[in-house]
Amino acid sequence: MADPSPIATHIFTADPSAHAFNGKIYVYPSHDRETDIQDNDNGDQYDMNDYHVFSMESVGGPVTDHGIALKADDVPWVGKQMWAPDAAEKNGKYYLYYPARDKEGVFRIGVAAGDKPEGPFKPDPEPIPGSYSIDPASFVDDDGQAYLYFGGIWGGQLQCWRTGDFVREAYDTMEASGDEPALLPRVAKLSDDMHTFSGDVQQIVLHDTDGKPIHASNHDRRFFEAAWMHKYQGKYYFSYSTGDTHYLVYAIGESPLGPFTYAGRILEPVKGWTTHHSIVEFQSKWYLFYHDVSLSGKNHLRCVKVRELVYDAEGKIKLAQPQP
Ligand code: FUB
Repeated sequence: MADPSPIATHIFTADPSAHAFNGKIYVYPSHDRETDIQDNDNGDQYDMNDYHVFSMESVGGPVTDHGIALKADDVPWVGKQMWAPDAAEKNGKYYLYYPARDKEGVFRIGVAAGDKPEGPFKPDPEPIPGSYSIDPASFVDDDGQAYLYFGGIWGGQLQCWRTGDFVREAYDTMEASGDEPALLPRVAKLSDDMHTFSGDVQQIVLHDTDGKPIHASNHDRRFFEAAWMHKYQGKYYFSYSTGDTHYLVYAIGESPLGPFTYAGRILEPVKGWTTHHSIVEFQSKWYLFYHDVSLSGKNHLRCVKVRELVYDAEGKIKLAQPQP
């Protein structure tokens, strides 16, 4: 199978969150940049400080870079590392959700609002109260209720929140171990105005195919980071990265809050350490946006690509052949 070309080559892009807004696909990626920081498990080499928004009228057609939609200097609470963002639309307004370390080095999630999908976005002066860790992914259900999924272990600091409070020393444990249940991603309902959580942050239960919690030692299946939610034929598909085993996998449930049962792999490991994705329906086809490092050969300089997905009769996800 031919390797797809990056959707953009003039800047490095990663962690693509794609949505269909107003008859186009809009992509909200991280904007990778060069650094002297060496690769480490903390992810210090991912030292981004702004976001660009991209759009396209067709998959495989021309891609527009709408320029800088938000930058670190615009947000009083941000210290560094603007990581994987997402966006949502509600009542004609657009909301950009983004994680960054605050001035104390703790990852929080911010929200910025705008009138157009491409921004510009005006950031709230403080992070969303009660938010923590990384990789926010928004989902607006058919009834209008919006949700924010988030979390990531290791450099994403989720292990520091096991007690409910931030424990910096817990960073070194990295994650749960052995037959313990793996650390779980988080979800919160968003308020009607999309700026705050309207309920408690909940853990998302991920069952293995035997109905038991996925064990921490099962690195091929346990949650690491890069949550995404989409709905297909009335079922909720929660997908994520397994991190150090480099798979994109998914689990299916009956409610946006879970529980979800492991259903399989979406993508095998790509070139580069991280893998991160989104799934979007556009013009009656389904697409997987993801990244690899084929443009640079460096883990921290990634490029976004797209492949078509199909579902089998049981609702299982497969990569389509041939690719766009
Ligand atoms: O881009 C920085 C981090 O790398 C993201 O937040 C993770 O999902 C991984 O892709």
